[in-house]
Amino acid sequence: MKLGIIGKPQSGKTTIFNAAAGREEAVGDYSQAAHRAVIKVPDRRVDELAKIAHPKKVTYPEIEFLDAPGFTGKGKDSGGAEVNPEVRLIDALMLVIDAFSPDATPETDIRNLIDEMILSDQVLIENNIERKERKIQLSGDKSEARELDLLKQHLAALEEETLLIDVDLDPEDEKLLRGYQFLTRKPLLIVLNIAEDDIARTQEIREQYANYVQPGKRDIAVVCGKIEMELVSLDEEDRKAFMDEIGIDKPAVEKVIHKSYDLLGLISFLTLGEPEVRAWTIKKGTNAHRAAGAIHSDIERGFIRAEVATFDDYVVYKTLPALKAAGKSRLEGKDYIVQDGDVILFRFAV
Ligand SMILES: Nc1nc2c(ncn2[C@@H]2O[C@H](COP(=O)(O)OP(=O)(O)O)[C@@H](O)[C@H]2O)c(=O)[nH]1
Ligand SMILES: [Mg+2]
Repeated sequence: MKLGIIGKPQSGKTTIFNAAAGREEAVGDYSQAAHRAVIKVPDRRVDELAKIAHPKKVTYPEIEFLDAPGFTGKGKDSGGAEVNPEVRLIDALMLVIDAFSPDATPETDIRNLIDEMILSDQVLIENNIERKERKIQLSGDKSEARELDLLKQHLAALEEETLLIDVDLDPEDEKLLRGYQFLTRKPLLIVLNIAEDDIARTQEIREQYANYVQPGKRDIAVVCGKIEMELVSLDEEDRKAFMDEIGIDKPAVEKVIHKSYDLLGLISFLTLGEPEVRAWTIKKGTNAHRAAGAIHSDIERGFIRAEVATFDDYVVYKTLPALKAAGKSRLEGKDYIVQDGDVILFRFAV
């Protein structure tokens, strides 16, 4: 799963990328270079289970971040220039907004970036409508008429400034259009990059922008990228002291990572044993059979049952026999829908 960081130049994209990835790419240089990193999603449940199992290895969930320059921030005046094709292939977008510089205009910038995404989808659709109409005319083949119809509906929606993620589609139609990878159909995390002096006002600022929040579609995070980037460069002790000083209890970038994970529609289930305690990433709604496949195809193929306990019960009872004795573990079959935080032992035979 991939998340793309976009925004106008100098909004702090690379700064936030560095904070999330623990990297030291140059900032403030108007560079158009893209950066990539696989980022660990901090998960306190993994840490807690590791205290119980003392494993040799601890593995966190991961998502891939792409720092993707290329948006202009000029809104409708951007001309709908084709974006970096890699951005189209991404699963969710993080829109970084300058709310730190003295002459920042965050509301306008959000509007402009969204307009730019709309325009880019519009151009893509217009080109395809033209191409499809010509094709249907030439061949008389009507099989693509439905797709053409949908493209026209989508174009009309965009012209009214409706984001495509807000257009309801039945699954068949969704499949027809999936290949287009419309930008405005992707979940969007708006990250307000605030000034150091505004950290105490984080909550207040978040509320100011609450109108953008739409569960599963859009979310807001407020961070000071500059401080966050400094935080990751410190060792644990200094970091703790620095956080105390500025009055925060954990890096805000953790929240950004968690919100990205949520917006991507991802959850984790956990496994533990002596070799490894691990969180596995699956799509919300995945059944136990498919979840087993996330670990190994053999486990999926030879699936017998899943022994499941909630994380909260696991930390109380600490072992499967104790959980069983207390009636806190369940035997589930292939169709069980795995829940976030389930601790699972798969029984399988190959
Ligand atoms: N004061 C302040 N400056 C920041 C913050 N985030 C980024 N900057 C500065 O803004 C400039 C542009 O940052 P950069 O990450 O390179 O932006 P990009 O072009 O979007 O990748 C750099 O000089 C950063 O130091 C912040 O939270 N506070
Ligand atoms: Mg940059």
